[in-house]
Amino acid sequence: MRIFSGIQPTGRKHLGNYIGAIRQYVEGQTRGESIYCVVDLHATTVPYEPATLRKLLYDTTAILLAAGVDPDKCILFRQSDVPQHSELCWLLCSVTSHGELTRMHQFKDKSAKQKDALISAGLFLYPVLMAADILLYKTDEVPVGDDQRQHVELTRNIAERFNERFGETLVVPKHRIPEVGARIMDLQSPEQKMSTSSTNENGTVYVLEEPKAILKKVKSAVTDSGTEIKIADDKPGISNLLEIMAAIQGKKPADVEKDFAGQRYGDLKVAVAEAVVQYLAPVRERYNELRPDEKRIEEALATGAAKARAIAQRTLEEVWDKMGVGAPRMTRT
Ligand code: AQP
Repeated sequence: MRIFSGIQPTGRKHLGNYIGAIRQYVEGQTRGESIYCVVDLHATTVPYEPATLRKLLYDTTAILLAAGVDPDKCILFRQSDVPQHSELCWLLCSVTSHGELTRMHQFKDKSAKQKDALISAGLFLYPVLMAADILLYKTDEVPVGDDQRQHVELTRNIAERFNERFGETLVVPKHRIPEVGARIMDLQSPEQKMSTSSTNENGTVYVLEEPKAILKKVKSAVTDSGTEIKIADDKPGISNLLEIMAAIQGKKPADVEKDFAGQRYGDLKVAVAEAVVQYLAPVRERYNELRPDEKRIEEALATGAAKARAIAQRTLEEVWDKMGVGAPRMTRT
């Protein structure tokens, strides 16, 4: 079984990324052949700072290593080191409709946020590049948070359409979205997901944040009217705190709700704040040990890229042959 997922080099990964995706990457290493990619090409689709992108990529890679992603147990690499991703993206554009891309929630949300900036064609094509990332590795399973559900669905449609049009070639992947913690919400606006691009810093807990800052943020999380600790649509703040606690403790949210029956909102906030601090502390400590050694990070990425290129090239050549592009196979060196 092959597992693939990509993560953006935004550097400051947050609790939602950690619970929704990163910890699934670690777990995936024991279940199948895991391939994880830090997607620097995706990062260029919104305004970004070229001078800091490489540094942020090292930060993100070091977070993955600190969390337990182990280059000896998986293939870990940087997207731009494997040019087959960009080429397959272009080829898959021929089986992707313009209409599908206009319906992607992420494109709608992110383009709406860039009122005065350029809305790049890259942002529009982002889901096709993501499909290429996944399909190049004949992936069976894609561990992601709930916000990526629609992109994985599109990837499936693209693979099916390619196979129908050109003959059975690509594996149609399934998403693996965790039952608990698939959508951690913003602590200040619990009707929105916790997000890197949130405008209010207090709503987002970062993996590398100091314990004092985490305690402050969680303790000042927005709660709801009433006093009962309960999972309910009209209690998004309390429901989110119960979900976070459940994800950390490996329980069902309903069981955490029972644990807190009769207690006050303040008690829940203190308990969740302390649990988050304890949960993230070992990752932060390990990150601090690993991050200074950029040479070692670069070596790990280069080793992963060599392995990834070999797999990716095989798929790309199959795609060329099916699509009738490039030189005939027997003439290739
Ligand atoms: N709030 C979340 N809850 C659970 N999972 C989440 N993910 C993102 N937000 C949540 C999952 O994290 C993985 C990596 O996401 P990414 O590479 O897209 O990282 P990002 O862009 O830095 O994270 P954001 O917060 O999604 O950024 P915005 O929204 O600002 O662009 C993915 O598997 C994702 O599902």
